[in-house]
Amino acid sequence: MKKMKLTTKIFIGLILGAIVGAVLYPMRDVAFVDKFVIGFVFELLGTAFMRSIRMMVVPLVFFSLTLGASSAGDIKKLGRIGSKTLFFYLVTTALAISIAIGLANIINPGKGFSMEMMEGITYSAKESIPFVQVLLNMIPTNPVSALANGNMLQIIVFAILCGSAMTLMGDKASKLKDVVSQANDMVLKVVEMIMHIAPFGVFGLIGKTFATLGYDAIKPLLVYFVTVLLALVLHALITYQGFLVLFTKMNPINFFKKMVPALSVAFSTSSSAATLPVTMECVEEGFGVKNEISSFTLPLGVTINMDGTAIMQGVATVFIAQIYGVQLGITEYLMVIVTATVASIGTAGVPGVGLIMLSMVLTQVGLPVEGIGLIMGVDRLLDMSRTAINICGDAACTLIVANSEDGFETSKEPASVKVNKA
Ligand code: DAS
Repeated sequence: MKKMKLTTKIFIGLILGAIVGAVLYPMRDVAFVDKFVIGFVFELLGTAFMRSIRMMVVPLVFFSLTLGASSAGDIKKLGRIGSKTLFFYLVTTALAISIAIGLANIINPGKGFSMEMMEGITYSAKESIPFVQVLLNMIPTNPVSALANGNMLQIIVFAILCGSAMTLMGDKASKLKDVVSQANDMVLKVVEMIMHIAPFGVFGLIGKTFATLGYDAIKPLLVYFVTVLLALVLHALITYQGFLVLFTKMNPINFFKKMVPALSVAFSTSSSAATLPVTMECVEEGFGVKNEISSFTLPLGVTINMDGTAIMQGVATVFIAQIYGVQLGITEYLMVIVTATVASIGTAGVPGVGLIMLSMVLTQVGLPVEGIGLIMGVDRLLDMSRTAINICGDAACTLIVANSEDGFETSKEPASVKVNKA
């Protein structure tokens, strides 16, 4: 029998996990289900996989970005790639939240809610840091601690500086570049090895989520839940597909088909950062994007590009304003768009970060953050969907930037071989 493709196995793991989890949900209090199936089998499979791919994020970002920055050929090209990437990410985030706000004002998810729903619900806002501090925090005072703590923005800044220095050093850095290139190959090989357990990991993560997260939490918030999902789908189909067809003439179906492993891992882990190794593999091996492009656009995307999150924030802001009977005007909506776009720059792609950023957005427009307490119950399921859209945007941008920079490999060899040729 023809060896089943990893993509198919991951997809089967996702579907099976959802089915088994949903079937077990009514029996979640039975000791065997609770302790063994959920507490041991799902937990072991899901957490082992999650930890394994998270283990590779820091070395992958550092070595691939250092190598990418040193292979760009010249600093000007690196600057061009960087500005195109930043521009695309900021534009799509602003578009995402605009779609969300427009759709929420048509569907009105908060209409018909009584304040009694808020009985006993509280939510304490997380400290938001001023934007200037976000910019300053990008500069690592100690690169080793940045690597040790997985501070993505600081690792990106340090790796780009190292790679740029190697470019400026020319032949003097040739041996160092070989070392970095081989280290990057080794990291990619480890990721490839880890991906063989992905179907089981995805099965465990989704199984646990569906076996523990009740649908009764969704019912009262069904309109809000559906509005967010609808906005996510619209953004993926209109913005990303529109830009891909416009700038790369790519067949949209082909794009999604090749992104299935990354979308499945993002959906089951709710973490763009943890999904980064898989996104990179999909983009480099599935589409043939050169490492010098993807090693820059994807780590940056994981950190500053969170369109799915911005969509949730747009819908949630309208939803909470409607519950509290607050009329938001165009000025407030513009504040929401700017705040959500800027807020996404300072936060890494990990589970639940969207709600923390939402409290910053609500505070900016004077809405009570307690309203977040109402939507927390369904946020885990929405987090899965918006994380998938977040990495979708990262991949779409990478293809568009690669297309404008002759960033595709002619051959389809595995990424590690490609890097040697870069
Ligand atoms: N889970 C976040 C991510 O990894 C998204 C969010 O919390 O909104 O992208």
